[in-house]
Amino acid sequence: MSSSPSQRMKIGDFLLRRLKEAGVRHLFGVPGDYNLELLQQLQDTGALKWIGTCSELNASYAADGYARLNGLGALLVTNGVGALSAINGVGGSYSEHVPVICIAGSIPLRSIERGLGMHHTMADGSYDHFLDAYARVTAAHARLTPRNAAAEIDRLILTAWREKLPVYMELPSDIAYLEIEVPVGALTLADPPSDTERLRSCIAAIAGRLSAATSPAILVDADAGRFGVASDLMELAERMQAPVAVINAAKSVIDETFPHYLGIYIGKASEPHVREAIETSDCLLSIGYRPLEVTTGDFSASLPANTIHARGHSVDVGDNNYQAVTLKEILRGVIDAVPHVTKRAPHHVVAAAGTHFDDSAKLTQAAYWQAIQNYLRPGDVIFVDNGTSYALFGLKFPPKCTFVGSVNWGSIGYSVGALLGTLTAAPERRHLLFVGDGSFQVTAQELSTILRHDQKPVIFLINNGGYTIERGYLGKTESYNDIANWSYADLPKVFRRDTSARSFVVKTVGDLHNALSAPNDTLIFVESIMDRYDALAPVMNSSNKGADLDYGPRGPQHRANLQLRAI
Ligand SMILES: Cc1ncc(C[n+]2csc(CCOP(=O)(O)OP(=O)(O)O)c2C)c(N)n1
Ligand SMILES: [Mg+2]
Repeated sequence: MSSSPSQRMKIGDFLLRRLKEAGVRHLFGVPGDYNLELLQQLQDTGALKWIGTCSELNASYAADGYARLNGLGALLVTNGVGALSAINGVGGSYSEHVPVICIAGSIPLRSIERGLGMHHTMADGSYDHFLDAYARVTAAHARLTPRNAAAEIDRLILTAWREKLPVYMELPSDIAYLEIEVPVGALTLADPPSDTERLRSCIAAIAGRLSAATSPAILVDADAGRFGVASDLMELAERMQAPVAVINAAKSVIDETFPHYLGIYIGKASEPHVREAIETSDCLLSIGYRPLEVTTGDFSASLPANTIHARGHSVDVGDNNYQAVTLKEILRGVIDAVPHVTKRAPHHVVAAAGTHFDDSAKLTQAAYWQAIQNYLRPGDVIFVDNGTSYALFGLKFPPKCTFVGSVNWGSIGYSVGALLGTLTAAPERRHLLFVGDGSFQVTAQELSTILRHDQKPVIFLINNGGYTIERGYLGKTESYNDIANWSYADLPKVFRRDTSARSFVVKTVGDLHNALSAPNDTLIFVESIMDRYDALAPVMNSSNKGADLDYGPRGPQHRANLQLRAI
């Protein structure tokens, strides 16, 4: 350890202290005999607030949601059974670039050293299976010991924060109460400053290209939000009068009412003015661009060959690759170096006029999303799960809204667990969840935790009898895409007897308007019954194209009536 002042502290207490210093105020998870000792330290010190969840999967989603609003999130699970339950969510945090610290209370060191067979293991004499599994879905992992704990706790927390990726640590249950030497000073979350020469040359290269361009543009992926540079990008766009588009995974990262905001770029499926601005730009600056079939309109995206690719800690400009630079410092430097442009006018797009739907009409997806558009308010946290609710990407968000979704990882049910996390991180904001019946069934029980903590989200559930988005891939009428028809709107009552939640079962346009007029003073649950074959055309088109990619030309998707098609 360095010569900085140190003190003696119990390992568990130090871990909790470091989490708190890193801005984590809540810990999600499920107790187990291998982590109860740390939970007792949490109770005794009051360092963090415990939010027990119904499952570790939901805890991993909650920690992810929490981290998206808070900058860092954490969960506590027990050995093996808890850790493997959580691994889907932690894998998702990796795919989506979300910094989550997964702590597993694990087998006592005594048992590992003596080779004692223990429960929650494979009972094969090895204790490393779960560390090995997590090595594949995290940026760093470690089993703590009294010798390495002080250094490893700091390394793992800092790695998660710097890389915007999850980390995994095992805390053997017999060491949490042991005292070790730890630093007195607080943990500072910061990147090492950029290499001065690399920073200077990189800024000069980007600013030179941008200044010479006649049609510069910016393309933003989710990392712009994760690395906290959205306001810098808007400042740069403003200064250069350059249009900014986002990938669907980065919806709302750029304020959608910002005059230079163009819309979502998704290859050939983009609106024509968005596509043109991005594909014909003579200097496109992309931020954290990670093309996937679902973010590129099935690889129909075509960025200019000379696109500048900036990421959290490196940049590609032409043949040059710049390392040891941070995105924030790069953008600050570029903003100062580019001339202030006044001659390029922002792009104005006139919103399409709405259609009139009769109150007595049966609710359709078209009427639904139009009504939802008018329901959105500035500052909302807006969730979308997989499914026909992807129509939400077509809505225009008011200022200061935050979109939360799992576009890359796409694990159904993510949104319900993650909602608990965002509500915990920012209870003062209004949270709206758009979820399908199939996705909801995966993680529904976490609604009980949301009710238990008196949270007041609005949950919009589409009951269309199953997996409609999947019917667009394959199995339009097949029973494998059907699910049990729950009485969804009754669930608040089931999950909390004394609930004050307002529940609505909506069948017509008028029913929906009535539900939307309810005050947000308690949880609102809106179950909308819709046709199993109803979906907006962009959602169905994407499923239809996805099937061609997934199954190839000899796949079954072209057989008569096997695929729900866009109308
Ligand atoms: C964990 C997981 N399992 C399976 C899938 C495959 N999947 C993607 S969407 C979907 C159906 C979603 O149905 P629902 O939520 O009801 O939405 P709808 O399209 O009906 O509105 C399924 C099963 C997945 N994405 N994640
Ligand atoms: Mg459904």
